[in-house]
Amino acid sequence: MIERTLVLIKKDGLERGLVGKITTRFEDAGFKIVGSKMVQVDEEFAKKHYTEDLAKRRGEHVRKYLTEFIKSGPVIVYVLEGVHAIENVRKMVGETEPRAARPGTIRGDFAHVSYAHCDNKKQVVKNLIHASADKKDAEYEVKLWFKPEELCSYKRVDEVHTL
Ligand code: IDP
Ligand code: MG
Repeated sequence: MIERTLVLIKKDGLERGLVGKITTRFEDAGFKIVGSKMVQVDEEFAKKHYTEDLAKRRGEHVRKYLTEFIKSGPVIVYVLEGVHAIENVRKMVGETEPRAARPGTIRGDFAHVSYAHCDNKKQVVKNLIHASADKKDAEYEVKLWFKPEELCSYKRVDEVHTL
C-alpha cells in the first residue's frame, strides 16, 4: 500500500513563486519526499515524459504545446512516498482544467483558467503541477526522472501515526 509517485512543479508554479506552498501541502499531509531536484529538460527528454499516449488521449497539438512548455524553463521534481500515494496525491492536485478543479485542491486554489481560454491562446493549460496518473505511469516516471541512488531513505516523525 505504500507507494511512490512523481510530482513536477511546472514552469508556471516556479514563476509564480508557489514551490514552498505546494510542497508544504504534501508535507502537511504526511507524504515523505524521497527524491528532489531542479531540472532543465531538453526536447528528447520532454517527449519521454509526455509520451505518444498523451497525444492519443489529448491530441498531438497538446503534446506539442506541453513539450515546448516543459523545456522552456526548469521544473522541480519530487518523488513522494506514502500510503496510496498515487491516488492521494492526484486528489490533492485536482482536475486537469483549473476551472473545474475544486477549491481545496492545488489547481483549484492557485489557478482558474479554462480549456477554452487556452485553446484561444494556443497554449498549454497552466495548471502548475504534474502528478503520476496511476501505478504504471508512476513506475515509468520515477525511473525516467531519478536514478535509483538519487532516491533516499529516512524516517519522518509522523510515520508513527500513519503507518
Ligand atoms: P493531468 O496533468 O491532469 O494528468 P493530462 O491529461 O495528463 O492531465 O494532460 C497533461 C497536461 O496537458 C495537463 O496537465 C495540462 O497542462 C495539459 N493539457 C491537457 N489537455 C489540454 C488541452 O486541451 N489544451 C491545453 N493543454 C492541455
Ligand atoms: Mg497526466
